Amino acid sequence: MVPLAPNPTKVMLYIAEREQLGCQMDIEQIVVNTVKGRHKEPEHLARNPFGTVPTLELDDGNFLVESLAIIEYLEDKFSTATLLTGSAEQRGRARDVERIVDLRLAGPMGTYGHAVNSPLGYPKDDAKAAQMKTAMQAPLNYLEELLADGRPLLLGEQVSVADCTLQASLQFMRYIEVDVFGERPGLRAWDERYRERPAAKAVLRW
Ligand SMILES: N[C@@H](CCC(=O)N[C@@H](CS)C(=O)NCC(=O)O)C(=O)O
Repeated sequence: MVPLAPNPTKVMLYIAEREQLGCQMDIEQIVVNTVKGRHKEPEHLARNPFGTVPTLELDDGNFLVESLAIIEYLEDKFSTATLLTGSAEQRGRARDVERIVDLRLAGPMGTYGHAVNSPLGYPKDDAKAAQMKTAMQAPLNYLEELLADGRPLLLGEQVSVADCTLQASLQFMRYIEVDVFGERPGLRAWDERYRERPAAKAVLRW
């Protein structure tokens, strides 16, 4: 795990949300400092050959190296107070929105952040920033539309993995002081509301 990196933060928020609902998973968290390059050292590569975070060690000694697979595993492994609930349609929607956030928004947002103000010192890239800004508009509009009916969270009343995925990326943008919401009051209100949640207060540092 790493405090700022979006994919580990998504899993940490997910675990904190489950704990708030009363599911104690007792998962030991170990920091692998990506700024110091620890994720590319033999100790971490033995866990995850791709040298990425997060990584979860299973009881059988194997490792999961994809954040969503980790979350889905924890949904299966600890079956009380899960986040993926409701009818097949509701679960399908929850999965759909999470994928939209992760694939259509979080990816371009991370690239945009590094193009305008990289905390890793990457050079500014105006052309890439413009391209990523354009790419972010459709998913941002989609989320603003979702929230237009006054729902408190992305899927309604109950917190979802999509909330965790979105907030994890936004923490990175706050850290580098880049605003992506523009004129979207629904998303801005969702952001403030989500950050008041106990799970958010326990995990987010920026
Ligand atoms: N698809 C993977 C992506 C993992 C990933 O790229 N994590 C980033 C941190 S958010 C990382 O480890 N970056 C370092 C690198 O790729 O060298 C997931 O969802 O877990």
